[in-house]
Amino acid sequence: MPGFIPWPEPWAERYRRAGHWRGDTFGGLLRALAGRFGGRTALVDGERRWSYRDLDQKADRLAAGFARLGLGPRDAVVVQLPNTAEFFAVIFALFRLGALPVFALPAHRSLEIRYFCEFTRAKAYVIPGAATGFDYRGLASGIRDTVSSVEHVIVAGESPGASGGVIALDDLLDEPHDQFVSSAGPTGGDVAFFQLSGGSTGVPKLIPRTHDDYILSLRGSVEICGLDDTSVYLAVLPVAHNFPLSSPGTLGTLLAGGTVVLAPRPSPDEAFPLIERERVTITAVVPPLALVWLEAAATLRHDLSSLRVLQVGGAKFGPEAAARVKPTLGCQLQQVFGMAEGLVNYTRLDDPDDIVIHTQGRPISPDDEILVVDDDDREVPAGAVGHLLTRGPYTIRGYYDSPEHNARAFTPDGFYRTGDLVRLTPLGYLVVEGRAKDQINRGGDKVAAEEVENHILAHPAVRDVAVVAMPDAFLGERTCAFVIARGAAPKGVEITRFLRDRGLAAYKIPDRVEFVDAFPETGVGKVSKKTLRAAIAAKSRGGA
Ligand code: J2J
Repeated sequence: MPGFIPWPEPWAERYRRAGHWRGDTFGGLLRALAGRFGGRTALVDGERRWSYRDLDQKADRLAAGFARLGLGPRDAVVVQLPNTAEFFAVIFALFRLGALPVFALPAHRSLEIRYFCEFTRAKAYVIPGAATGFDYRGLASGIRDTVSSVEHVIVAGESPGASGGVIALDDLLDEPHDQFVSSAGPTGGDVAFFQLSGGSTGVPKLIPRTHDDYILSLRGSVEICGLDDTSVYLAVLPVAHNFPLSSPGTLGTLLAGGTVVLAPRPSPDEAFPLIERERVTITAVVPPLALVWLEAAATLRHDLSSLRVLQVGGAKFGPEAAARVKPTLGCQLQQVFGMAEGLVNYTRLDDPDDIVIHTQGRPISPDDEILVVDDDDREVPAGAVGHLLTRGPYTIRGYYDSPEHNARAFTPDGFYRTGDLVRLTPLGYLVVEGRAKDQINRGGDKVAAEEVENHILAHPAVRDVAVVAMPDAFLGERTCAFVIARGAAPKGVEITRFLRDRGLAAYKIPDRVEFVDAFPETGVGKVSKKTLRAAIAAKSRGGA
């Protein structure tokens, strides 16, 4: 596939020989699961319960429906669905067809969606129906009118009728269809979908993941997290994100024959009753949500005794909060340090508390290669802090169709530069100590500084801008934009409103805008973001 950088053949051969890559595909896997676990519950969405057989049949019908629309192998389809059962019917149908879902988040708005559609030349865009609190229909009609590749908008969850180019998912599901077999169905080495990078560049990067590599990471995760057909996973984070999708997440749970329970919202008053009702055994949250849950567990009287594992990841979970998980929730904490590009680290369920509380885990696979290096790519002494580089059987060798960026983001011998600063403990566990990439980690939501800067620069009253992280007790970090105005400074809200009106996702909009006359500079005359970060940290400590 043009734009996809495969593993060099000697490596691919090695990963196949080691049994990491087995040639399975997601479509075939679901068929096998339906054979094995047929009537057992795969998905719980509100009062709806779909068995493995139901999911398999819906995937067949939808694949046939998508094929009737003219979708086929390697066609990109932007999927923007919340935590609903339809998400799974849609993605498995696309997998079966060999079409490529692009995993947009519900929070994305027109700027992001337009970019994904244009960059992948997506043929279709799948949106939720009403009752989400946001007008996705409006967003979609704007996209269809302006992005010529997008032939179909498909709405999941309501029946608007096939009018104006908008198609109801239910209509596609209506026609019974025996096992769908694509004539040019995908193989294990093919790209299965695009994940999105948290990114540090002007535009988001797309991450092509293959059936082989992703299924390997799922199998490894299932084993490490002890999932089996009695496991019940509660999906509270947005299901399209790599963490709840694959670590081991919803797909790992299905692979193990367990049950996935979909939470529409992550707040304790929605999630705790689901844990109690469905006897949930494992779930995954980001650090700020873990804090909210710890707080709520003290007051809300729900029976959480079924919960065996609380996974926390996406951003650094401090040791003080980490130490409270077991005493407060009565379950094991598992720290997860992963990335949509590949590498995922877990603390193990039988690790001593000290490791679970103070480290971010170790890699899934013995063939995950880890290097900790200095600014010149030389390995640092054992235990010292440095840049984390990684290469392995489920870590990409390049972003989709981004040769220039790839030259910077990967070493010549194929290691991915994660942009994270880490140290390795003597037992091989990673501790995340900071970040070298120009990104703000807003409680697990990743904000690329350059992307936001580019949009702010489009404001006529702005001469220059630098976006940096400021410390925040709850989210870990929030976003501050330092702006040099052209003449009289506008109000900060004018900048944020401008970004919202342009169609930037809300989580990327700066929490604070500071006007300055000039930027501090480094010795070589570059804007010193370090000085700006220190300045806003000092100012917010002072309560200004
Ligand atoms: C510190 N930083 C962390 C952690 C991720 C599992 C879990 C998380 C993600 C994810 C994922 C961190 N402590 N425990 O895909 O499968 C920061 C790092 C990393 C970046 C990746 C998964 N866990 N991070 O968060 O692609 O900076 O994936 O490089 O969204 O999040 O972000 P993302």
